[in-house]
Amino acid sequence: MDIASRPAEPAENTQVADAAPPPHSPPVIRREDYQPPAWLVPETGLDFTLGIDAAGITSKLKVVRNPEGSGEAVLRLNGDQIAPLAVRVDGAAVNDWRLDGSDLLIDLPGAEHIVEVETQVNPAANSQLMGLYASNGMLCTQCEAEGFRRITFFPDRPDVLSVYSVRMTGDKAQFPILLANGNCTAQGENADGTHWAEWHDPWPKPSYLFALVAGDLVANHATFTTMSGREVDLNIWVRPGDEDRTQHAMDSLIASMKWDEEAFGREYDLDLFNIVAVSDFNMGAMENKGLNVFNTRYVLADPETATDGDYDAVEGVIGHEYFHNWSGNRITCRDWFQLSLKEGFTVLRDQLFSAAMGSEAVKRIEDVRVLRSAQFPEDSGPLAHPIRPDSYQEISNFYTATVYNKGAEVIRMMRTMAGPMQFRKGTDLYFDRHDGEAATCEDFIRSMEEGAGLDLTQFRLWYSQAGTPQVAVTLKHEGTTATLHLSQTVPATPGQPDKQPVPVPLRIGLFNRDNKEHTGEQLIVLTKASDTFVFEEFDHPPVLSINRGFSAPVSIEFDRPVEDLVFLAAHDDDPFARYEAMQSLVVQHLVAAVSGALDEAARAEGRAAIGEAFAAIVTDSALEDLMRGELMILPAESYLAEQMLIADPGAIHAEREALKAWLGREYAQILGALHDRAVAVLYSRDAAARGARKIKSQALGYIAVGNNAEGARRAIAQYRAADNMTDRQGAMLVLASLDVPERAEALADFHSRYEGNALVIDKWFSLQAGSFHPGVLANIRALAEHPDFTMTNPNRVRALYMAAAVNPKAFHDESGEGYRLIGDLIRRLDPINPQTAARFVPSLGRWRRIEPVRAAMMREELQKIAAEPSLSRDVREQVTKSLG
Ligand code: 0A1
Ligand code: ZN
Repeated sequence: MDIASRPAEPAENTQVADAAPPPHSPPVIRREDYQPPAWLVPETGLDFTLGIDAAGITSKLKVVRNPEGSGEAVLRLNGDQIAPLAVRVDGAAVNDWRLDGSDLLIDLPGAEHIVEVETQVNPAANSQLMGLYASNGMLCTQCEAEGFRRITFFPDRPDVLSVYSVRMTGDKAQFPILLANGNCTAQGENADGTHWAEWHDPWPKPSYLFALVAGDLVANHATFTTMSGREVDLNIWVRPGDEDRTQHAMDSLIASMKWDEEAFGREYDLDLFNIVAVSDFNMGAMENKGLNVFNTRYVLADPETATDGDYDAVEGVIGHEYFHNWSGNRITCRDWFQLSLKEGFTVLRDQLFSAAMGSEAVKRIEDVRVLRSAQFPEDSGPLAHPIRPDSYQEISNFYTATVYNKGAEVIRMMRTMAGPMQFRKGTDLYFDRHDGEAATCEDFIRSMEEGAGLDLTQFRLWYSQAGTPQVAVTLKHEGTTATLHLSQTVPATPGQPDKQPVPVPLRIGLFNRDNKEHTGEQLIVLTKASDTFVFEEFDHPPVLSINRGFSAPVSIEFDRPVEDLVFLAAHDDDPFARYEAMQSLVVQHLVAAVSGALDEAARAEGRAAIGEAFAAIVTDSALEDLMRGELMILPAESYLAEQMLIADPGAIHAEREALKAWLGREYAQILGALHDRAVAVLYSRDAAARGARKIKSQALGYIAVGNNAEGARRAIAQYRAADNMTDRQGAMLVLASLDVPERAEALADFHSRYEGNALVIDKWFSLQAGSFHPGVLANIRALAEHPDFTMTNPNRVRALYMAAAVNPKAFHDESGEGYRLIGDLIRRLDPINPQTAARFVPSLGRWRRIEPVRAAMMREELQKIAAEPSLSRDVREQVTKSLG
């Protein structure tokens, strides 16, 4: 049947806004337009005939009218680039179906029917990596958010929960392993060389959690006994040859399962848990019920090929996906506006897990660094949105640092205000009350109010308002009274010109300068636009430590003497606050330097204060090296730019590098000694050895900027002696930025040593694209032509181009070449993989906060993209908003 000739119906989808969109602009979906589904699908049967370039799918849906729905007789099944090859209702072929855009509409007379639809897809041609696609000869699926509709017609929305039974048949030699959600209930072989398997998942789930994998895979197998004594089979499936790099992932999975029982009382609910690693994947991983699909980079790790940071990322992502089994799968989202319900909560859970597995203090600092470098700029730019957005055009664009990381911070604030025990009562109530449901953020908030005993009336503003609150602080001392004055503003963001004050929970301490102790930490909650807090019995002006542990995701404006920051950097007992003092010291100095406000004397004075604190950190024998390594990191250029209304990236880069060089020269001796000490520590995975590796590369970085020759000497020695990827990459990072002969030697060695190992070759691309080498831009253009580069693998694209987009020296080069590089990429990548292409737009979208000459060039690139006639919905939405 010729689908194109069928008359198209007007849009009836209840999730689509009625307002006519401007030409080219995809329709706007609004949260307020939510309607319950007209039809439910209690049971879904799927029969797959598998092939790399042709896969046939027959769906069999039991559909029942939703008593809470609109009562419409028409069944709307979403589709995307698929055609209905045959449609049957209650066993009989029907022809009077029609298409509305990509959706299939079928009129159904009764209250309950069996609907069958046949479709066919080409997995090998699926370069978007959404739906059913081929990766390295295997077949796998990605359905969140709206990929299921690229496989078969279905009410592809998260509030339609169904019990799935899946049958698949494929060539046994090509696809020896056949996996889907739940448990394998039957399998067998056919005479023609094919085999088949049937899988049944007893837990009702939305279509976005469906998964299927078929390929030549081997497993690392283990078992886990749950708290009620059930034995669960665990498998991590990888390509043959990769199995030796899966043990850390397996250890992390077992630790996650145990931790979720202890920390949240959550037990796993199937007899089998499968993880599959695939090399072509748009995101980090996916929490499909009982069958998580992972980007290889969050599964494979061994000391030779993975850094300590990679090990931590594997642990964190394995935990994250596992925790989704409750926060996401058992309780899912009613609609995609509620995404932070599962993502914000699950990020908080994975953060708490990683903190419990390692150093709580270091983890907190790392999490705040991510928030500030990725989320704060988002919140102050054209793409700012609340953690629960009000509208979207393409939901893939809303898997953001705001929904994930700020979402986690918002729930963390509830935990801070309630205390961990009460918070646990709130989460228990939430899990109990909403198990099996598609819930909303409001449901979560209510459970917290009732279970944890919080009044969150005003707090709800954190869900509805975008923008990072700014809290201005002053502290006065008179007689024996210290008076703390706080005032807050929440900046205007697109579509939200006026904001109300939000509750800001601040953990504070007031230090006595003499005995270096504080009077006991307190939690104060600023609820008004401004307020005053009075503290008695201070004979001398105390030193204020505020927002300890980063208790609120706000930016603090506190103009205070340098000596107070030096004091806190040396003495604060809250590790985050100590880090924060060091960061503020540097930020204050660099912001002044960039704005030209420092004469030579002031510059020398500022440097001396930073140097004093820096030297104290480098030499403090009471500090653990992991923490020392954190404290030594200078604020990122993107974070420095955030501190300025209009930033000059060139000046920021120059001043930050100059400070780094000064520290490297001024403290050459103690940095050299630190490097020597760290070099002597043998490889192990314990905290002391990891700490040694962290400071080794930190020290090397300073030494090299201060003295290129000495840096190159130490770096090449470290590179040659390296018996692990942390040291090798640390040395390579330094060499990649230096214009020295050792650079070429190390890069060539690195490539030939790891040829064929995709994840390490990704590092080889990133190291170069992220370097501060004078020829970095020409090098990136050349790397794009390298035989190992491909536009069809998202990891490789990100390795080269995301490294370039976040490299301030390359991206903001005054020629504009960095902007053109990213603009060209977006236009070339969009037809291949729009989701990944759209992720590059925000870097250009920051033009309003950049000095005018560069801003004009950034804008020009956005305009060139906008002029493309056939942009994807993903890129179109981001570019339009960025220009807006
Ligand atoms: N739910 C996943 C994230 C995810 C979202 C979309 C994807 O499509 C390509 C893939 C993964 C998580 O939070 O881990
Ligand atoms: Zn998630």
